[in-house]
Amino acid sequence: MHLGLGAFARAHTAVLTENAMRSSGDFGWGITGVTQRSDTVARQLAPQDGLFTVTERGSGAAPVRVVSSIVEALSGRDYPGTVTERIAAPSTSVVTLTVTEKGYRIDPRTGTLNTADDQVQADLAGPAPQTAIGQIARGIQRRARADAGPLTVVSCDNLPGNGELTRNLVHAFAAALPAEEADPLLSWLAANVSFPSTMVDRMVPATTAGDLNAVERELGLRDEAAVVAEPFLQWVIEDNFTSRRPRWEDAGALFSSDVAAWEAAKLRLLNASHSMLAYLGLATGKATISDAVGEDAFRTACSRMMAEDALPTISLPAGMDGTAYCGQVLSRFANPALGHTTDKVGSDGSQKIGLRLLTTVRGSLDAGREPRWAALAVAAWMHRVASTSAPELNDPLAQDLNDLLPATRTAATVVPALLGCRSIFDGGLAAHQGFADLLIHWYRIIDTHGLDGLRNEINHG
Ligand code: CS2
Repeated sequence: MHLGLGAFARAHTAVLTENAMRSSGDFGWGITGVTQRSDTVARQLAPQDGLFTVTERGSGAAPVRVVSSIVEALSGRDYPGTVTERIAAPSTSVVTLTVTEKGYRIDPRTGTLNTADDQVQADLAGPAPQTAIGQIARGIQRRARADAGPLTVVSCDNLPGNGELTRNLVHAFAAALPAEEADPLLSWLAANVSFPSTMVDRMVPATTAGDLNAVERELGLRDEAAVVAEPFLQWVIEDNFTSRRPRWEDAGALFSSDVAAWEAAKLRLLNASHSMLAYLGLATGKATISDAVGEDAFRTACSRMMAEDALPTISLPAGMDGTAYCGQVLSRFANPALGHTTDKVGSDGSQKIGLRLLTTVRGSLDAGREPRWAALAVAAWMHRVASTSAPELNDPLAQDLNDLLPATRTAATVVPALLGCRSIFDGGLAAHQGFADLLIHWYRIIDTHGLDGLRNEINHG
């Protein structure tokens, strides 16, 4: 089962599962893919028998290929009962998920399940769940009743300790059920379900109409579910499965006991730089990540953020060369053929900057260092929020952020106002004068001096 059948899952998990079958000769696997809020991908894949193409873009790109590991595409919104039925089937042994940060329904203040969320409440009240955590918990409840055997749940989202986190959320969901449901579910979960952590990596932009036409020209067929991706592909998985699984290691996945370190490094180096380029790009009219990293000053800011702010806060996993990793990240961003938009990477900032940037900010401040470059990225995000109307800001907290903003928007008013958002900045960080000063400094440059001011400050400041 895969929950969250977006472009990323198709270009990553589905590809690696098919590669694992080809390399190992163990062909007894197929994925039931479930779309979450929108049923578009299920409608696109169903008439194609689940088949779709992956087109790599950039140097070393492989020819377009057809992927066949998805055997069923299901709209979770429309068929919640089928979702839980599939999770409960004895033939299902792994549930993977890519539902993005906001899909987990975490209460940022407690780090656990947001039981005040309307949809979580609805899932707790009835057997037709819509949230990913509700689907997993209700599916496992059904599986327990059918005694259908152990299961492994594998989160593939950019969240630190995503396995432990998913486990805690599913347990919290179970614990919030009435006692006669909670008790048997909690004990079955403890005995039969594991939640390994993973680190996933591949840049997969949203497919455009131009991509569909290009694929059609090359393939001679119209593929409505086509995805494009960079050639790079990585998956590091914690070896903690209670059930059978495809031999992903035969497809190049790395089984490691050090996933937390891989994930922290990826979030604070790659994803943090990605967000930084997105917000700097959005502030200066650059539509794609490759345009943004093509601006020398922004490339410098990213390199320095990684080397001076982030790297000193991370314990690198064995086998990772930090400097080489940072260089590789910047050249992947520079891939001109990918067309990864700053708008897409800049979406859902309220869900991302805490994990990607504020971890580095806190680590630096605690060690007595000034997180100068990470603060630039946060200031650029603030500028994006303050210069975009709530309906246009693609962020689940758009309205809350807008409500915090003052009528007159200058560095001195916007920075303290947004620092007041407790679901993003904890009280300690919000009260740190040095951090606020850095944010005001950078915000003012972005807001009043634009690209030239940024170039000047980054190159000579
Ligand atoms: C990006 C990621 O959109 C975003 O927030 O930073 O999706 C990024 O492309 C992937 O994590 C790369 O593995």
